Amino acid sequence: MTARTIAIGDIHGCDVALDILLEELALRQDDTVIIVGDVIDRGPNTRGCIDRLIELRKQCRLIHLMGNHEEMFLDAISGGEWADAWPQYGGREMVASYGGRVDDVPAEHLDFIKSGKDFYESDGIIFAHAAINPAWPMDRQTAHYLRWNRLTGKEAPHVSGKPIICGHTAQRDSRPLIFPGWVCLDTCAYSLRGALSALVLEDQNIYQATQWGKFCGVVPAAEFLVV
Ligand SMILES: [Mn+2]
Repeated sequence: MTARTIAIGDIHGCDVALDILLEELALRQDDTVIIVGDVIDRGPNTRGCIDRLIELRKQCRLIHLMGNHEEMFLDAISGGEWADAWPQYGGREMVASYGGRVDDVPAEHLDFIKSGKDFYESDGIIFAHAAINPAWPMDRQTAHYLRWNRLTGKEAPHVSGKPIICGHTAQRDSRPLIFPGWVCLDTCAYSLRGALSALVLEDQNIYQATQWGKFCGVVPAAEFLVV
């Protein structure tokens, strides 16, 4: 069987949904999994999600990007400007998953969070957390744009012609936002009507599961395409 490249959207502490997707995907050693960032905050089990991803490194090739939530967390724990606001953007739930004290986040988890990449480019595809400036080559993108910019669905394809896979712009109806040159996989895993989404690049299928324990099935990405 050929190796697969699989992108997983914003996990936000949704360990149940993540476990269901990983089981359905039946990962193999030569698969590459790209986690687009925002693994932490909001949902109930950041700790369990990071444990699972660290474990996953032994089962396949894992690449993870830094989301704006990881950026906020790292800033908050170093006493930066997010220290006061981060708890209300989902940090409270993250800390609860570690027993209520931010000091109890283990070093291995901190290292994992800190090691997220700004973006990843492979096989003619670009992966970013939030967005990229479509007019600029990748060496001119800024970390702020890559992690914070919201998609409107009207953006032009990237100047390189490569499709962009990202998360961050929450799709509250749980349908991935797909338009020419772009795929946004943030389908609000932590919300009542949300789901966690994974895209298999080779066959262009999207797998979805909910934090409430339901596998939603496999749907061709083309069914979500908005032109
Ligand atoms: Mn985000």
